Amino acid sequence: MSRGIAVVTGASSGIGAATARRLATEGFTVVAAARRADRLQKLAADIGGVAVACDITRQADVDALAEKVASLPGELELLVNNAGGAFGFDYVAESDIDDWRRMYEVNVIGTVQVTKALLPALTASGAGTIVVVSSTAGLGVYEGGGGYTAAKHAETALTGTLRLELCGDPVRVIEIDPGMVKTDEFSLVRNRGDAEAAAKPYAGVAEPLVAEDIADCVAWVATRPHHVNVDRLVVRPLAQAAQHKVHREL
Ligand code: 8X3
Repeated sequence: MSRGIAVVTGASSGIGAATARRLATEGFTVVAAARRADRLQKLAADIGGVAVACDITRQADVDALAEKVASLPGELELLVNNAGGAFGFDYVAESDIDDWRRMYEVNVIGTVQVTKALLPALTASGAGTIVVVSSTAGLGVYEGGGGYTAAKHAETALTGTLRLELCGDPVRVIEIDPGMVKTDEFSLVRNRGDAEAAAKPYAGVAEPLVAEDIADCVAWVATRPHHVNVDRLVVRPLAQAAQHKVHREL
């Protein structure tokens, strides 16, 4: 089935890359946006999509992304705000303020900037969808997660606010909150490149979610009939009953 244009941010790896690939198989023309152009080019070539190098925290980059989308044939039907990330595990008392700023910038400000820039085109399509990939960290808190959970709570708040504000417009707003997902980079980046520390959260967990599981959720919510708005999808692996309740086979 042929569909319109889908923009996926943070598409160079992990959930974003898996989502871009999956949406292409669903018939979307995928615009893959992220900072790392080399990875994007390969992905775009694989899926017949369009690569746009874009740091979503930079307004000029976001404006260029919107211009590129406007120049393509077809309607913008879907925006997947996936770019985000965590930096560090510091307790609040010892926290690095620059980490807090970076997390707020990429998870919150970046999401707002991209949404603002693409909302007119999504509305003009007459059947737009915005998916925000936030996190279960936006629904609860944990020790060492202050900066990340604060940013994800803010992302969740902006998503709910947007849904209220767009009520009556032809754009649905959907939040997906993944729990434990094992990807190549999320934990490694959070642990500043320390592979041993990065592996710890997944120790003994039989089957953490993988990027394709979340891509599957994005594809499902985005391909429901347009009058169906899945407000929020909370997705965890079977072994994780809650943020602190994880079954480990050690
Ligand atoms: C990632 C989920 O549990 O690491 O967004 O905060 S968690």
